[in-house]
Amino acid sequence: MSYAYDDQNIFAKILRGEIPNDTVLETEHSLAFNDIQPQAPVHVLVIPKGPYVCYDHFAQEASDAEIADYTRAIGEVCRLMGVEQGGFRMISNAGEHGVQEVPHLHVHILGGRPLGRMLE
Ligand code: IU
Repeated sequence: MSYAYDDQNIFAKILRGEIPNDTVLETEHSLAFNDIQPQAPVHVLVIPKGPYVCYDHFAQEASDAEIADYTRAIGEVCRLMGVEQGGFRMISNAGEHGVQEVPHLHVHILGGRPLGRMLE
């Protein structure tokens, strides 16, 4: 499947500097910032800078350099936020069934408290 990227989405505006964000980490190809409605003491969103709708789109079209940078940025955010010891959850919602609100790939990193079971 091919994906159409809407460059008016809120994360595209953040990446263009049109809307402020609370940055945790910026790398060559990735940006991490605190979620505006945190669901846990640590709730960071990590996004690639490139125009990818979801993980499948990213995996199909991103360069190896972008994929390596993004993967490493997610790990680095966990260490920066101090959740790598206690544990954390990574979630990336995609599409209608995944209840994706913002159509730019993002991984949620949640931690800082016991998160409970997500899947039964
Ligand atoms: P979702 O995975 O697309 O459902 O989550 C989108 C997240 O983006 C959600 O947790 C929002 O609180 C968050 N968010 C944000 O951090 N800043 C914004 O300006 C907007 C949404 I709009």
